[in-house]
Amino acid sequence: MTTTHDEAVATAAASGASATDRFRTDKSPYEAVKDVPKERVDELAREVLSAVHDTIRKHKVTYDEYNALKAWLIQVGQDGEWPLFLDVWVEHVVEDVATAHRKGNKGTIEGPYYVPDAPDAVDNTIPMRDGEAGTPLVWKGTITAVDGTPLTEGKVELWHADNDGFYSQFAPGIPEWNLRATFHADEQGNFEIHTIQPAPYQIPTDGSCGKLIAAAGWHAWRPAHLHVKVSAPGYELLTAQLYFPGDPHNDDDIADAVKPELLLDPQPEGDGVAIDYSFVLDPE
Ligand code: MBD
Ligand code: FE
Repeated sequence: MTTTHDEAVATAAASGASATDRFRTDKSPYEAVKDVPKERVDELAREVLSAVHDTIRKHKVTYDEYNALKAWLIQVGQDGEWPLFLDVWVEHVVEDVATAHRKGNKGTIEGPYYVPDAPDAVDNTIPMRDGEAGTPLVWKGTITAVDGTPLTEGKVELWHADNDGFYSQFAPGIPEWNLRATFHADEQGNFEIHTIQPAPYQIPTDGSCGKLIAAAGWHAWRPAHLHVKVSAPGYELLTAQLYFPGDPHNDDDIADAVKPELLLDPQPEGDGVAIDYSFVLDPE
């Protein structure tokens, strides 16, 4: 079995379409704005539009620029890249505001590639292909409440990219649940996870988000990261990502989702690395 696959078929349009379908399936209630009070919609829409108007006046935006924007916005939808665009350039501020009250673990953005209900890990090991490329990683930690109580019913849902930067269910040719699993805490609140260390990751560059990046002279990199959702009955769901020290993109993540509290401290162990990182959850 091969561990790399044809990058030519992993198109932005295909992963964008998958991410858009995923959002519609999991978060469809949010597609209706009818339950948001009209005063709130009025205030927010007015302020956002007014910020756009101010920018146009300040920079004397031309008709050519206006039409370029219009063409680009149309293309973002056609590429299915609204989930990618919003999660890369907007979600980090929503996350900051939503979790500012927490006393437990810092979190960060979910991003576009979470899939709910990943099967339980077997032998504390995430599903991998034969010979899955990447440094073996063993992660031990505990889930506790802010008052120190071990959360024995806690679980960690883990998902991450493979060594080529591709996520299962969003790029072709990867087994459905590859590098996605749910891990359960034991009677002491401890968990153990066996996986591989992911590589630095470039968001798709061949679609509209890539066009914006190229046109503005930015880069498309995110630092290598492990995505988690940590939960326990009666506690606030924690969505986070963990990062590796020394990654060249920890300081200039395109998605602005790195926080110092989310940096791991991997230690060499055997042919791989060992990680000790625990989670503290806030009561609901
Ligand atoms: C990712 O893997 C990711 O985590 C985010 C936030 C955006 C795009 C791709
Ligand atoms: Fe990611």
